[in-house]
Amino acid sequence: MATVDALPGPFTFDPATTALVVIDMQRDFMEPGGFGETLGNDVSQLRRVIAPTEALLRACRAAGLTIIHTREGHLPDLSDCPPAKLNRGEPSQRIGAPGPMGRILIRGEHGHDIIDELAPAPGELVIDKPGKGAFYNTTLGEVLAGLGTRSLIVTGVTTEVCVHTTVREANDRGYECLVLSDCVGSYFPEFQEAGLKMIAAQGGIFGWVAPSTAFIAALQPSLQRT
Ligand code: TIU
Repeated sequence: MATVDALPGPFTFDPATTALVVIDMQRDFMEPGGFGETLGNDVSQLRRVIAPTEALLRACRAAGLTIIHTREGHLPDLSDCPPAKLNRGEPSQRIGAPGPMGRILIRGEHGHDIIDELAPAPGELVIDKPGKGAFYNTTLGEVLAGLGTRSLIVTGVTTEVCVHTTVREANDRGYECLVLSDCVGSYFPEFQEAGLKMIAAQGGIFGWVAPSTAFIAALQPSLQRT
């Protein structure tokens, strides 16, 4: 077992039953011309997440941790996109509309894929999801059950949307979740701060929060064994 110095208290995990989940580090959220920008957001706010996540991925790969990436997006015919999600914003900029990185938030388009810096390595799982949560209408639950996973290390974007939704879904399903504060990002600094506080408040109502350096330090014995 390993222990991370976290909020609201120590987070204990077994690397053999722990998975890193990297949420939606896609061009559509991270780069100009994608879904995030069409919603009116300043995508440069998310850049600071990239370098610590690269370092985290290196450490997790070296330790042999299970690594899962997710991508939010929809089928080209939009049959998996409910009107409540589709009918938002300017029609010319909605999900499925053409953009500089291809059709916005559509599977298979350049904008839908993960940014080059954090591209999945061979053998890492990629879960495509139609919603904000990574469990809704995906195989993630079955995949984790098959692996015997009990703890999730959660990173990605955005803190108060897809990260929060996934952590809440995971917590209800019995997973212990550690969110790495410098590896999650929001377009809104005030939501970043509040979003992290909400996870660890009330004795860890949804999970634990720690910086990635604290998690990587806790992984060191696993790194030395490999
Ligand atoms: N809009 C926003 O902040 N986020 C999303 O729509 N999706 C994710 O968080 N991935």
